[in-house]
Amino acid sequence: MSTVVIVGAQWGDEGKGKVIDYLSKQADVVVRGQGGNNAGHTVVVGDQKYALRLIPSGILNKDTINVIGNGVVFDPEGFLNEIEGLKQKGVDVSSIRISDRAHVVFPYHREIDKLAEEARGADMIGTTKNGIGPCYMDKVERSGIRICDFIDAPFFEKIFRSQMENKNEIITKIYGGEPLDIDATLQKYNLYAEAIKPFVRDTSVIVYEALRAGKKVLLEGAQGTLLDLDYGTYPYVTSSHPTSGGFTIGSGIGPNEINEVVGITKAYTTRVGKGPFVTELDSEVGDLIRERGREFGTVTGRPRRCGWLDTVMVKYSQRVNGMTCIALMLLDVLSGFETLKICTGYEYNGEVINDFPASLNVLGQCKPIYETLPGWQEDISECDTFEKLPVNAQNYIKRIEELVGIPAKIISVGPKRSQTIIRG
Ligand code: 2SA
Ligand code: MG
Repeated sequence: MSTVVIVGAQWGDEGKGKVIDYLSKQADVVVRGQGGNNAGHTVVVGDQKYALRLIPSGILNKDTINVIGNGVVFDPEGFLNEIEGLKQKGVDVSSIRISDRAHVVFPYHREIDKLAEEARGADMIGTTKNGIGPCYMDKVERSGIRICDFIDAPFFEKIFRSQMENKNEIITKIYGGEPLDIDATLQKYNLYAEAIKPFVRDTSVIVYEALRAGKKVLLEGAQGTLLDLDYGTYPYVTSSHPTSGGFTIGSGIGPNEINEVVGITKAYTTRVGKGPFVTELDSEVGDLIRERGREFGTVTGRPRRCGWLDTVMVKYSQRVNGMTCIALMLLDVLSGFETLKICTGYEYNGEVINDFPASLNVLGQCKPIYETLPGWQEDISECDTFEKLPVNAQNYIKRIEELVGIPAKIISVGPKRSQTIIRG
C-alpha cells in the first residue's frame, strides 16, 4: 500500500469503518476529503468503543497524522465535542490537522437544513440535518466562510455579522423560523475559533510532503458512490463527492498519486431514506437480511431498506471510481439461505440495461434480472482463509468478481477485526 482510497460502492453504511480501521494501522497519514459529521462509525479497540464522525480513523494509532482536508465541511461544535470525548478516554488528539481551506458549518446551516427538509414535505431528501447541504451551497455560491477566515477574529466578525443577517432573513422570511442570536453566536464561535487554531494548517502541503517522503497515505471516504452529487441517485444524494475523484480535490493531491481504490461493498444491498432501489426485497427475505445484518441506523435506529446484491450498481461504481478491488462485507449475513440472487442487469421497457441510468424515473421502472446461486448453510464466521469458506460461498464471491471485473481482496465474515479474510 502507498496511496489508497476507500470508497463506498453502494449507498453508504457498507462497513467502510472496519476496513478503514484495518488499513489505517499501516498508514502514516489518514485523510478525510469530503462530507462532514454526516459520516460516522464506531471503532472498537479492546472493550473501548470510539464513535468517530469528523475525525479520521487514524486517531487511535500512535504515530499517524490525521488530516481533515479542504473538501470537508467542518463543524467546530461537533469537532470540539468529539475531541473532548476522545480526550476523556485518554486519546492524544495532537495529531489532528485541519485544512485552512475547509468551509465552516455554522448553526444557521443546521437550522436551514432542518427547515428546508420540513418545507419539502413528502419530497424530503431525508438528510442528516447536520447542515451539510447548506454549507456546500454557500461554498459553491462563493459566500461561505473558510477556516483561514474563521480564525482571523477581526475579519471573521465583519463577514460573520453580515452572513448571519442574510441567513436570518432566509430563516424568518422564507421558512417562517426564529432568527438566531447574532451576538451570542459570534461570541461562542470566537471561542471555538481560538480552540481549533492550534490544529489549522495548509494540509495539502502535509499530504504532499508525506507522499514525497514515500509515506503511506489513506484517503478515507464517507457515504457512498450512489450518494455522490454527480453519480448518485440525484436528488437523493449528499452534497459532496464521495468518489475517488473527489479525493484529489478534497485533499489537494494529483490523481496520479493514487495507487489503489478499494470499493467497499456489502454482500447484499441496503439504503436509508427515499428513492428507487431496484433489488429491494419487501418480503420476509428482506426482513431476514435486516435482522441478521442488524441493518438499523446507528443514530436514529431507522430500519434500512434491504435487497439482493446489485452488480449493475457495483460495476458502475467500479467504473466511475476506477476501483481496483472490492472489500466484500457482511458475507456471514447470507449464511443459511437455500439460494441467493445476484442482479446482473435491469429490464426496462422490454430491453436490457447494463449501465446504471441517470434518470430516477427510468430507474424506478427497472426490474432486476437475477441469476440464482446455491447458498450455504455453514457458519462462516471463523473462516480465516478463502479456501476454508464453503464452496458455494467461494462461488458466490467468484461470480461477483467476474461480473464486476476486479478481485475481492478483502472479505469480512463478522464484525471483529479478526473476522477478516485478506487475499494476497
Ligand atoms: P446529508 O445530511 O445532506 O448528507 O444527507 C443527504 C443524503 O445522504 C444520506 N447520507 C447517508 N446515508 C448513509 N450513511 C451515511 N453516513 C454513514 C453513517 C457513514 C458512512 O453511518 O452515518 O456510510 O460513511 C450518510 N450520510 C448522508 C442521507 O440519508 C440523505 O439521503
Ligand atoms: Mg453508518
